[in-house]
Amino acid sequence: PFLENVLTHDDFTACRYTTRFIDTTPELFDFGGRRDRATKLLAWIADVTVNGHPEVKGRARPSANARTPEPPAFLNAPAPGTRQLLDQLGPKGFADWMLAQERVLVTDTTMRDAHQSLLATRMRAHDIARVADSYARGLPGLLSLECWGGAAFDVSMRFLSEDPWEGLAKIREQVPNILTQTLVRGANGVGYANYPDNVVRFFIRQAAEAGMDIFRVFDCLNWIENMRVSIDEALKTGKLVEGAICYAGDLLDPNRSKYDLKYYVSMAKELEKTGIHVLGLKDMGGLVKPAAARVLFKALKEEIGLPVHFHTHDTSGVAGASVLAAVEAGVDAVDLAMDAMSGMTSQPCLGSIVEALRGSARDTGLDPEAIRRISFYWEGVRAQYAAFESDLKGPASEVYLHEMPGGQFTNLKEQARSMGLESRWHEVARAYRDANDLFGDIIKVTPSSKVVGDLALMMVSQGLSAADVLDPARDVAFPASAVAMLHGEYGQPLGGWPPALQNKALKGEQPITVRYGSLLEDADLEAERADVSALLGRTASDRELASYLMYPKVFSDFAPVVAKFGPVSALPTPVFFYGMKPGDETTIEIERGKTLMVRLTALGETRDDGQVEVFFELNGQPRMILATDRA
Ligand code: BTN
Ligand code: 3PY
Ligand code: ZN
Repeated sequence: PFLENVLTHDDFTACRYTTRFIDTTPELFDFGGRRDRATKLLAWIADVTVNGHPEVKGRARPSANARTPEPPAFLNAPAPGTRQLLDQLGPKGFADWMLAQERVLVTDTTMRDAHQSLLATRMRAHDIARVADSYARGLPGLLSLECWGGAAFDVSMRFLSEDPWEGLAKIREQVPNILTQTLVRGANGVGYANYPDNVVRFFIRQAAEAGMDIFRVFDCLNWIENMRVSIDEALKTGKLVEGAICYAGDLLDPNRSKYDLKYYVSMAKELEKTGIHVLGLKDMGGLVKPAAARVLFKALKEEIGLPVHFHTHDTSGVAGASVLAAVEAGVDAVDLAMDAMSGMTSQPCLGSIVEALRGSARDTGLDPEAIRRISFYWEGVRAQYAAFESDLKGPASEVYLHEMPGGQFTNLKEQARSMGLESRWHEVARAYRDANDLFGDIIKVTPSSKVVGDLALMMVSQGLSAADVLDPARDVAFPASAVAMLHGEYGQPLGGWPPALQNKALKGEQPITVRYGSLLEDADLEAERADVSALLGRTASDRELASYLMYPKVFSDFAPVVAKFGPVSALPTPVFFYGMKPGDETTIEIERGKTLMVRLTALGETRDDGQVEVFFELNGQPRMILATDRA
């Protein structure tokens, strides 16, 4: 086995070794997973060809004549951009520079929120990284690329079998000039519950070291106490820190006075004192109406000394108008998604807003031709993800009823479908509003939005009204997430939790009112590292440790998949999800300059032992791989 490991090692076959090869190549002694990357990838292709990929089973297939998207080639070198400015000016100076711009600055969200909101976060790093260079050359005037964080972190490991850190590295490598941006859920990191403070700090430091430039930090109840640890740590890294206020309700509706202008302005002032560089207004539900935008951004610009960055979703269909109203009111930066990945539950259309502002004082300066060419690429990519499209056909004012975040909408619909409630979606939407009101009309964004969704699904599936849920005479088995939230584990909402619901759900247990993180003991990072290392059979890197700290179970399931199948993120998307047919050919770039040519030549019948022989040509050499037929 040792000799086999040497002879099949990529560095050996590529003649990249010295006399110290054995000493410096510990994996040669790894007799458990002694297969080279190419063989592992063939094993994946064989497996998916025989069994299909569980994520796309029973779902719509991409059209047979979908073309392979090619990223546009721009011949110029990447012009210096915001990344060089941040280096030169530092974060405070950069914020001043933002304030001094007359043009509106634009963040492109296509690489994260847009696919989270349209395609259940399923876009692979392969498709994202391939167009990164086109952005660097074609759109150097962008403020930032939102490309990481939120739901993308766990989905990449859980469903796409890829490492979120490698995805980030691929983008970073090719974009030397535009700031990268991530979404951090405050004390919840990129997870769904509060972590010990030192875990949050460790995660932020790793992200900064991995090349993340802008940290957008929010809390799911707008409780600033829960944001401080991540803000403080991000400030220490020297990167740009955006503290975000999450938007709920309707600023202009006197009947929804809980979240009024005064509320937003006073939260902004509190956030400003934390030392953040940029103020974010995060409208995850897409509820900021144009008239509200006019009032809100005017007030924020008058009352706050920081640049203001507007994030919204187009679920209602009028978010473009809200963006333009915000621009008129003086907002400094806006989030938009590339045309082919925009609209509905995603961000408003980047190309159209750029055109709408062209020639005005606040012209973005972005090149419409470059936008179109990059958007054509995304259009081709999107066609390969037909399995993850929702059946949304158009915008809906129903969003003002339920107030679901765009990033949750399609997920909750999927959850409803899996519970057999697909045909009762409008009831779920109504119940979501009722659940929100039961909780006292709260901010709804991951993870509080997930809790509201859990309660709503329970209400619909068990036929419970809001009155039933509150009825002291009626036994209700609350979802665990609702009990934890009412116990205070996600933080404190404005005005506190409604006592009747809280008492009923906690069954006499005392709620906490302090920051949950202050009660959690610091994690023993080196003990955790020892655990991950044992799992991996080698010393875990800081990034692997960070992934494990966020998602112990997900990471533990992911690591063996990588060990068995290798760098599957390098596979073209159709091959990754659907495998190959006899006669199909594909090329796989496993690292820069190292390409595998793969042809599937024949597929055997399932043998008595349940194995299928799958015949390939790998760079012209015949190879046979056995795949287990799990049907
Ligand atoms: C999931 O559980 O939905 C994603 C996990 C990835 C499973 C893939 S499918 C091809 C390959 N064969 C396996 O047995 N596991 C991976
Ligand atoms: C997330 O936390 O994933 C979000 O997108 C919140 O809007
Ligand atoms: Zn969003």
